[in-house]
Amino acid sequence: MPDRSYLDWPFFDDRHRTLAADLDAWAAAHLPVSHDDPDAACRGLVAALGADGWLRHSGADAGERLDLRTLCLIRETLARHDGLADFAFAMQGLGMGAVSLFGTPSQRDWLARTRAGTAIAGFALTEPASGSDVARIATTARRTDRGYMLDGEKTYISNGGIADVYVILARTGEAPGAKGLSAFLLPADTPGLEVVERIEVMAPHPLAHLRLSGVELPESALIGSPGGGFKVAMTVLDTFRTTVGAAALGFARRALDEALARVQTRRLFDAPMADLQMVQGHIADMALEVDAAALLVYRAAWTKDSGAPRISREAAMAKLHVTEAAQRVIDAAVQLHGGAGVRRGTRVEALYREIRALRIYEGASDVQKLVIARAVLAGAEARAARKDGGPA
Ligand code: COS
Repeated sequence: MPDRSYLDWPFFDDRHRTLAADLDAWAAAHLPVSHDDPDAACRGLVAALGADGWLRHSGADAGERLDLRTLCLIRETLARHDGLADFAFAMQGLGMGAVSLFGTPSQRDWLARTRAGTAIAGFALTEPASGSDVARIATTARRTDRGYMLDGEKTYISNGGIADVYVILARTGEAPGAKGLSAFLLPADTPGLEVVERIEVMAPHPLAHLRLSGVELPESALIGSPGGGFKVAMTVLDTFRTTVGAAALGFARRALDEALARVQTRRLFDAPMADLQMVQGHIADMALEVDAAALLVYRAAWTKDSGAPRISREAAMAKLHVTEAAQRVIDAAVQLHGGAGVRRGTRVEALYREIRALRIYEGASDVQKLVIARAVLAGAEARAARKDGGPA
């Protein structure tokens, strides 16, 4: 029986504990699904997660807050059972994150559909020439009599090709750089939007390169204010980066569980592997990484849920440390499995491929270091200013 003692930590309320147990039972009955056809798998997963109510948690009604601990527990649990199920859930949340946080009542009609599992969402931020440097987005949104006309390219867009709706960032030009971007709601069947390439990756999931040629959107497609798109994107990422840490935590827990089963059943040198001190060294390192990871993820989620206006530092720490730690834990699990660890189709082999992208997407580890350092330096500056008699 896997260790669930962390659910007793004070970060959680009883409703979180109940949800985690219920979802674990649901996942044990429904997962994993076949990954042979990732498009079909994701469509099926979105429909099933929607029908059974889990996707309701991927968004929030107007005036309601996204509960970050719930999002993290769901991603952690799904990731422990099936990476593609976590992906399907996560993209409904990230894709519609801007609408949850800033959407108008009519934009929320789409949110109702993605939360019911009857529509699939995508978040179109990255471009061929700007991944980490969001302020350099080159896709343009020109004002027209009827609204906006968008032209440009977006790449590595998750759910590209199967999404029904995207949130897209484009340059409206109110100011140079970060202050000249706006966010839009873009239905996938809008004329001029084209999927030009499906991208294959080492842990397959729907991913595509999109082109926008003269895409016309009404004024009502604008999310937030003109020029406010960068802050919309960063606020969404602050929330969902913590959940990337939670998914990595789920992968790491699964790797530890697989390793424990392996070392307790396989014999080596006339004894169970678990009796060997070098094996125990691995197990100790893995368990420590998992617990430290969980503390960082749920610290960030609890801080947000407790009303903190901004958790850039906590979210970046959770994403950076936990994705990197999960990679180490999974690598150790592969090592403890010997030849079976690299055999295609084993759970640890799949985890080894699945974890890698998490250290890159939604802000690479290197970008998280930048975010953490800026927040720490700004905090030190603010404390120094207060000492000098500045405002508290
Ligand atoms: N929440 C709210 N506002 C934020 C913010 C946040 N998390 N981060 C920055 N801002 C604000 C800043 O306060 C600043 O506004 P003011 O000038 O009014 O103070 C403005 O946005 C610009 O911020 P900054 O100067 O820090 O922007 P930079 O261009 O230097 O970029 C990084 C910041 C690199 C951190 C950002 O581009 C980033 O996160 N990149 C990674 C993107 C990513 O995750 N891509 C993966 C996409 S897969 S979905």
